[in-house]
Amino acid sequence: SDVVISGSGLWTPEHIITNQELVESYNAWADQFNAANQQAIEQGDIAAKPHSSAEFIEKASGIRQRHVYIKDGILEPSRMRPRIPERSEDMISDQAQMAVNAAKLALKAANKSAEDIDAVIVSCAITQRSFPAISIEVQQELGIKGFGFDMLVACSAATFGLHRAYEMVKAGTAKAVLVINPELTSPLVNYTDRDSHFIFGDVATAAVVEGKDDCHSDSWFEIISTKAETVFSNNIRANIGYVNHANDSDPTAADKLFYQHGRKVFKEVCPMAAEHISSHLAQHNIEIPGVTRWWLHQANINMNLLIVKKLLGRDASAEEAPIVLDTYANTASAGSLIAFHLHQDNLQVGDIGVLCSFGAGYSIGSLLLRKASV
Ligand code: CO8
Repeated sequence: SDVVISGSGLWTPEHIITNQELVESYNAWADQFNAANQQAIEQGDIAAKPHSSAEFIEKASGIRQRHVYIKDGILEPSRMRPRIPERSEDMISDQAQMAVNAAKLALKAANKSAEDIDAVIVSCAITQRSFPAISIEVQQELGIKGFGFDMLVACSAATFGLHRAYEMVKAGTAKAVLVINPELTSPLVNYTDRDSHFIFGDVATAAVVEGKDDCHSDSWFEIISTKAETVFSNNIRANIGYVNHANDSDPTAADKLFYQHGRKVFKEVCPMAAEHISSHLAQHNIEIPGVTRWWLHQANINMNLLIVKKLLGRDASAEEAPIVLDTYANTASAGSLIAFHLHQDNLQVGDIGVLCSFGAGYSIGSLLLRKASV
């Protein structure tokens, strides 16, 4: 096609929480819980909270640490959530600020300025408010004319956002689209849930999508094709929403935050993702060995190893299928974009890469990309 990704940007929050720090805080919280509920636990009315373990986390997920937007509060056993000061309406929102940080880097990489952009898509797993749209706030902050909208597709928000940008450029609705993924996950993490307290990190990614003839970048990727798929599943949920207020339900109940049946997700999503990718490649008569790079969703290292092994029929090298989970953890939809951003420099012109997300929904989104350059 004549549509390209002409640049990408990655904004990483400065604060880091290691597995060790996270586990120490969780275990202190669990000890307090068990002490406070000693009688009920002894009577068998409630279960004692077992300790978490840094070794388990790294082995089960590949995660060693995560970046967080605000660290204050997360590790306090009496709080277990970030302390994010409420901003007044005349200040930029947290998520718009994250988005702007990544967007500026993507614009620079694409060699574009605000005047060149005519649409802004903010696409991520969850937005901190519904309106005014975060994208319109970002648009104003960067001085972009045209239009913006927010979209939510959980783990596939970034790839689905790129799909919409591709279609808009192809259709002529926009000349150049900024797709931004401000993944502020930490407020949605249940840091008192041993099964999921370690999974997520905060980050923002951005990309510029435009027509090849408008591209003034040194190095870009032609979008060969896009493919999307969704199948409903209850296995990954967060029930927070504006109707909670009218439900008279407990707004602090655990089901309002992220929770999942991780084993089921692992079992069901791996074959779906492998099938999705191989059929997408087959549509374009691209053989698996013809793919040089696999920028996959970053939820779990074992999932990624298994999916690429299904595709290749052998283990992939770390260069072929880069993993960023060790430093970033799962950053919802931004994970495959981080992998793309950090691991593309040594590709040759003409090399083909697959960018693919998979997760909550379930949702799977892929783009077949071909490296190009002046
Ligand atoms: N420390 C020590 N032990 C633990 C811990 C812990 N923290 N947690 C569980 N265990 C124990 C369990 O109790 C269990 O013990 P036993 O065998 O005695 O019952 C044992 O370890 C094994 O537990 P699991 O079977 O649960 O462990 P797994 O090997 O399956 O690993 C994972 C758990 C890592 C969660 C794994 O199942 C996984 O990664 N699955 C895939 C999940 C996935 O991809 N999820 C998608 C995430 S959603 C997403 O990407 C975006 C959603 C939107 C974002 C929203 C923003 C917040």
